[in-house]
Amino acid sequence: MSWLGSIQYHGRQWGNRTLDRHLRVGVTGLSGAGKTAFITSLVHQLTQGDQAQHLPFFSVLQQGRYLGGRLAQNQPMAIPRFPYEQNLQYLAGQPAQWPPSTTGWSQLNLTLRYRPTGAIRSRLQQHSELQLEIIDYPGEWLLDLPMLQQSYQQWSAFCWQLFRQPHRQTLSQPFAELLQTTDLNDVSELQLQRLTDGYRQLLLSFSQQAGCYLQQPGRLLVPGELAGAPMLQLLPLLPEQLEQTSALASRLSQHYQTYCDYVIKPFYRQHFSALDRQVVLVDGLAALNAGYAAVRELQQALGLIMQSFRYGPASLLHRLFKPQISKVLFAASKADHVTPEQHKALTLLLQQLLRQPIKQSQYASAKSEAMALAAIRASKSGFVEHQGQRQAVLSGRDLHTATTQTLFPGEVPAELPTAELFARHQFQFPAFLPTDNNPEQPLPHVRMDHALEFLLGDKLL
Ligand SMILES: Nc1nc2c(ncn2[C@@H]2O[C@H](COP(=O)(O)OP(=O)(O)O)[C@@H](O)[C@H]2O)c(=O)[nH]1
Ligand SMILES: [Mg+2]
Repeated sequence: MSWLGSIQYHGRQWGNRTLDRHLRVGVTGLSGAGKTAFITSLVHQLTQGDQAQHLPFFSVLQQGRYLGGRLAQNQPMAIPRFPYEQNLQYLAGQPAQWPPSTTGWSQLNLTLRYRPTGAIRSRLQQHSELQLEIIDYPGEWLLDLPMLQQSYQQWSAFCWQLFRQPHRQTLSQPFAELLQTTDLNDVSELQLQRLTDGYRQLLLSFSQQAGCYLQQPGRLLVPGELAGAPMLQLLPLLPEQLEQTSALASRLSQHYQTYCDYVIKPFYRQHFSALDRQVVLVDGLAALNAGYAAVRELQQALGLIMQSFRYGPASLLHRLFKPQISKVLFAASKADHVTPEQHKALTLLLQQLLRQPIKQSQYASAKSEAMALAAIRASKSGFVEHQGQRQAVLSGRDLHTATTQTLFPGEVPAELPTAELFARHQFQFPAFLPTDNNPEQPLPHVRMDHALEFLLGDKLL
């Protein structure tokens, strides 16, 4: 039954609500982690008609109290709109494609209608509404938070410590040489731009060739609306170049301060502190494919990202911005790239990447959970007989060749593999094209109902 149909069926009128609630849910993760797919699926699940069989753990549906959801009339005018309809077109295409990646911030508002559980409340009113605001923003921006506690000098020293690690060293050599031959008294526009371009190139090569995730400043790679802004002319000079004062060092130090005051702080003050709940998506399988250094980098980057959610009363974050996030969902995305019996190991690996069992975490202020999910399932799982043994397999269309493959993608290590293991073993988890979808049917998924229950269940009582 369509959403409109279900509303008419229940004989409700849009205008007679008495209780309005709001919830702002942020969805983040590093580029490629699966934010676009997650939000597209979440919106589709919430706005399709009768979904009870499709979302067994979403209690409001199971209890027959969910009356439907639709895109809200009041989409924000000044913030890019999350391109939901275009994304669905890609997924419904022949052949189906993944939506293109987007950069920056976007938002989509939904109105969810449900029948409340409380006897008194449900006698007083026929239905309630939840105004759900979903915000997509790059995880790269959260990597900037520690910069607020550093001076330009300290930040530069931190960067070069990182760049001298074995997996980055060779790539950073040309940029180090560029800096060594730079006139520290030249602060011309050409010079600043040349150095910034060099630094940006360096960050790109780190992420493309060395599996690096820990990149600052976040806006240099994902500038959003700030592309071309002078304060993004920001790069770490070599520590020895900062031992004495120079025109270039003081200009860069100014840009650093401006970046902290006009980019990082407003982001936390205006956007982050308005969030009620947060989803953090992590593509652990891609890191395993990329190797040991990538896994360590991902762990380090997540450590920085988690500082944004660990805000005891004494923390800088709390003092400056008073965040109010009450629930954080850490999700290992693209779980359909492995066979179902590996999902437990994938969740354990995620917890290791986050360096703690999530349940007993230090998030005094926020409840958190870790799970493995696929926003849009692109494979089918099954079994084959192999040498007399039952072997779990997946079949799906390979992302690169578009041919249908049936394979066992391998085991997910439940613990972070050591360097020795990586030396002996190459992980090769596959990537799939989406299956052909009928847009009238709910999108196939893995555990989106658990995610919905954790994020929204208690707000739909
Ligand atoms: N199989 C599968 N692939 C996914 C899923 N979510 C994302 N992907 C893949 O990951 C790519 C990046 O996802 P996207 O949502 O654009 O990431 P974003 O950069 O965080 O928004 C997609 O193009 C897909 O190839 C999923 O649930 N299942
Ligand atoms: Mg995206």
